[in-house]
Amino acid sequence: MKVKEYIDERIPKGVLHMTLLDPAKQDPEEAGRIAKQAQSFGSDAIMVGGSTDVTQKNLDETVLAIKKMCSLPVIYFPSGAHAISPYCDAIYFMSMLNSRNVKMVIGEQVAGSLIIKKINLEPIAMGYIIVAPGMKVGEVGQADPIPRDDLKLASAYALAAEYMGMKLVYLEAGSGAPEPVSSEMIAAVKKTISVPLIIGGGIRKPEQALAVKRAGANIIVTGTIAENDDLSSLAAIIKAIKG
Ligand code: 1GP
Repeated sequence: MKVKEYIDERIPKGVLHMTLLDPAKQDPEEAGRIAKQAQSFGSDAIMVGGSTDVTQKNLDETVLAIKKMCSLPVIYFPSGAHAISPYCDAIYFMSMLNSRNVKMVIGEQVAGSLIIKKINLEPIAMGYIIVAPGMKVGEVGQADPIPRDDLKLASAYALAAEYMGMKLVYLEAGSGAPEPVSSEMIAAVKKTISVPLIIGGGIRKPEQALAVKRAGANIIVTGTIAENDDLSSLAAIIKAIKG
C-alpha cells in the first residue's frame, strides 16, 4: 500500500501521530530504538529529517536502523535535495510557501524530482507553512513567518496550497517552539481547506496535543520529546490524542 493511501485510510478514524527523528540528533541504533517504542505507544508513522546536519550517510543509516526495528511507514521530511534516501517509504515533496528564497519554494524540488523518480520513492505533495516563531527551520528556510494571530494569512496560504494541488498542508511553529500553533489558527485553517492538516512544533504536553486535536488537526507531529532517554512524554501524548 502507498503511504498516502495508508494516511488517507486512517484519517477518518481519528487523529494521527507522527514521530519525527532527526538523523543528526542520535545514532542510528538509538533512532531505531525510539521508533520501536513509538510504534508500541501507537504512533502512526516515523518522519525522518532535520533543518541542518542531515547527510546522505546519517540519513541512510538512520532510516535503515528504523526499518530494522519498526514496521511503521518511514517518511522523509527533507530540508533540501542534497540527501535523499532510497530506503524511505515516501518523501514529503514539500514547498516552504512563505520562504523569501525561491530555492525553498521550488529550487530544491527541481533538484530532487528526477532523483526521486529514479529511486522510485513515493512523493507526497505538501504545502509547508512557517508560523511564528518558526525557530531554526524558519531561519534556515528564510521564511517570513505568519504572525501567530494572523488567521486570515494562514488560511490564505493553506488554501493556496490546496488550490495548487498539494495533498497535505503543514503548519509549522518550528521545532522547540515555546508554544504550538494556536487553536484559533488551527480551527480557522481547518475550516478553510479540505485536505488534511498537519500541525507540529512545540507540542510537549498531553494537554497541548489534545488542544491541537480538538482544534481540528488531522496529523500531529512531535520531535523534541523523543530526544531524551525518557519517552514517557511521548507515550502520554499519544495516549491523550488516541484516547
Ligand atoms: C518540527 O514540527 C516538528 O518540524 C516537531 O517539533 O521538535 O517541537 O516537537 P518539536
